[in-house]
Amino acid sequence: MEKILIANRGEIALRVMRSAREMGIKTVAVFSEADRNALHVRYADEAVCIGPAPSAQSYLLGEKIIDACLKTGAQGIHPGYGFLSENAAFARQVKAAGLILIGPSPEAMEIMGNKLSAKAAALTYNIPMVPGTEEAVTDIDEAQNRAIEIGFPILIKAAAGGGGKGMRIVEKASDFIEQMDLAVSEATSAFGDGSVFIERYVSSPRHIEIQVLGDNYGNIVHLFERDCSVQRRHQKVIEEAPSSVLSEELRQKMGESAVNAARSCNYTGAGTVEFILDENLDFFFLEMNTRLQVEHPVTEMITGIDLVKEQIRVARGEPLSFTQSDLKIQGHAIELRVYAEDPANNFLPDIGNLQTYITPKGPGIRVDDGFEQGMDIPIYYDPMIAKLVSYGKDRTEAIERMIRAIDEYQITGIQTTLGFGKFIMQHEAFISGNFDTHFVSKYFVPEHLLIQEDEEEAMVAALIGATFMESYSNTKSININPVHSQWKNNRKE
Ligand code: MV4
Repeated sequence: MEKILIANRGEIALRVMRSAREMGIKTVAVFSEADRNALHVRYADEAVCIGPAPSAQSYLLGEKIIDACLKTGAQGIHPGYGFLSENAAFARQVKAAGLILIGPSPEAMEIMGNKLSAKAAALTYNIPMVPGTEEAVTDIDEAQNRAIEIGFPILIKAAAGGGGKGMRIVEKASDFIEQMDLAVSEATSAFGDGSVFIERYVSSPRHIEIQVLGDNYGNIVHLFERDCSVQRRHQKVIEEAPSSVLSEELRQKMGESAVNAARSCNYTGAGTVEFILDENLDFFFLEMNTRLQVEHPVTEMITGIDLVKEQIRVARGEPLSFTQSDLKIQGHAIELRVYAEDPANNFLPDIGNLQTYITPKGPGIRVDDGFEQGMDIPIYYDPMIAKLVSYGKDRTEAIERMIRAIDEYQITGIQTTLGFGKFIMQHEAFISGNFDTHFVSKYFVPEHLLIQEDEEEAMVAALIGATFMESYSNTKSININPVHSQWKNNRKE
């Protein structure tokens, strides 16, 4: 492959192009009319407009993307995450056009694209599962009996769902039938597939996922875990590697299960196996994501492996250049997703113009972003502005660097989740590692951000006050507002 097309936008398109460029591979960007001036378009060697702003008319149109490949002579397609990245039908079309998809086979995507077939595949390797039904629920009375056997609360899940979509907790037997009916109709309208199944509800889990990498010669390795327990309504906020709760023994067990899950569908390329971990440190397979994940940088930081390069090498038919025993965890990495959202206003998307945009720099900081000062954040796509990643010799240093980087980050014109990230980094539960997937709902109220701001402003005011006092000691009113609001601007207006 001498030229690849990146079927994505924003930070991930840029990130993929950077690795391709290091490998001497030419890059082709595709873009919608809203992204004409985007950084990924400027960075690429060539760029092709594929349609109007809405993704259904551009980034989701497989045919246009394949046409752009044929027109530019790109031999491979990197789909990034989201959009067409887990679309088995697209993967087949790419193959049929004589092109290479930088990702797993359509068959692997299909198996793992459905939670029930994923569980069935994983079961062949005795991977731990939450007790539940192995098939779609068809007979409601039978299902209710099964639920009583399992014990309440139980969780109803849509087989075609993912990322928490189509899930329902049922607290007691008397609610079961009503909740089932709702779940089936929800799944039907959301996914065009009403199949649902049930599982025991693990009430306070950690979300642990394992990065895997497979080649075309049956070699599969894992690159340890990422702890993604800090999330809000199934949107991840913080991801870190390694997890502060895994022993070396548990890490090895989960890694082995993840490799087996990958093996169960002959997985090739980069993938992620999702588990939940309960308070007894028992782990259970949930699903497998057949793409490069948003949070892959934390794994890159602790392993020194460039996952995108490995994806490209595997797609070129090369064997993995390392074995499991070559891999070691070195240090600690944390990622904060910086969203254009207003944490003080129920995380409402806050799109607009990036009037100030200055990223943090220095030791142990990586910023994966796709914007520049002065750019507008389009309303059409995901509101993530950047991934702020800190790396340190240990978790404490990674946290300290993250806080320092959040303080350096200057964004005005829109509200962001930077202050929210700082709140998490400074929270006792996060620092001690004693948290679960309910961290945000348990501890966060918007007032925390106001307090955080007030404290900082008070500190600045005190400092400036002291300086001003010396030279203006006879002046009655001192207007420190310009400096005051400058500080405020450093986080969110
Ligand atoms: C669960 C669970 C508890 N018990 N399954 C959410 C996303 C999807 N991948 C599966 N999810 C869950 N499945 C059982 N049997 C709790 C969750 C869950 C969750 C998992 C990972 C990260 C965040 C989460 C937030 C709420 C619920």
